[in-house]
Amino acid sequence: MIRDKLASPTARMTAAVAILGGTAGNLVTSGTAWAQVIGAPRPGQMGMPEAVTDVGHDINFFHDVILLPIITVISLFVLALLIYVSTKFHEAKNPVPARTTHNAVLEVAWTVIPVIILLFIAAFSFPLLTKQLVIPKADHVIKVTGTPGWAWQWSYPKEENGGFEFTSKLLDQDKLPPGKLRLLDVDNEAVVPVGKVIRVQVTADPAGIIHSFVIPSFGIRIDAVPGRLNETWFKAEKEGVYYGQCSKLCGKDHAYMPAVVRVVSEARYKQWLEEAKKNFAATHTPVRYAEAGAAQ
Ligand SMILES: [Cu+2]
Repeated sequence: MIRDKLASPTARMTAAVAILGGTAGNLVTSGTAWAQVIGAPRPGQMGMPEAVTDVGHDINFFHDVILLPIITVISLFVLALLIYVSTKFHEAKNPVPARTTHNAVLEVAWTVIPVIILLFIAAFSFPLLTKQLVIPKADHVIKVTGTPGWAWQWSYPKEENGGFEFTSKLLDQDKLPPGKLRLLDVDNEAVVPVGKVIRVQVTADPAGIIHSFVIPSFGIRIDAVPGRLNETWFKAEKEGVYYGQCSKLCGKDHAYMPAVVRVVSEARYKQWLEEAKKNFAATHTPVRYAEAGAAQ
């Protein structure tokens, strides 16, 4: 797989040279050759995917440094208690049980300690939630629509020098080109510039069902609901290809509707826009975009 091929620094350097040597003309069709695959799962991977946004880093910190140690300690503590009571108070060892029913100190402790733990978690959780929900001033806006045909439709508004939309469908798994990822690569990838705030408007076709738009490396997980416009944002700090999968049990092809975002330099983004405008002109239908802040 391309991920494995790019694992060594030398391979990455070679890939980088190949990317720099690429021409604008084959931007749309050259596949994974012009950006490194970062946001894809690796064989045998443990833990969270590599984060490339501020929110993504915070999520990984929250999971790895705050939640995982707490839940590990609690699980081990409960396990130790279970082993302790099941051995010490086993019927054979403790034929005459004590008749104690209350212990004020213990009862206060098992109420107050969990409250303190929850407050500690909240101290990290609420700022993160705020960061996810308060969208900074956007450089670009794109709209993603979950379609009834189990695919994502990407719309680039006219105001953004776009004015086109396209549907992103999973590649035919029986004729998967070499280097393409099984169940992840699509025919038309979304392309965005690196280091820019992208406001993502997420919804689902009124004739369809609820999906969930997810790109783990961006720290994005948001429902795509018919008749409702949800908004989220990301600012990718690294060029590369990032994958996500629908995260709502939406129906028979739930597992076959990946979302793929390619993060490129501003110059390449502009080139891609020109290519895409021509390529997707035939399928263009006017798209309406909500005013910023009017999503609720
Ligand atoms: Cu779905």
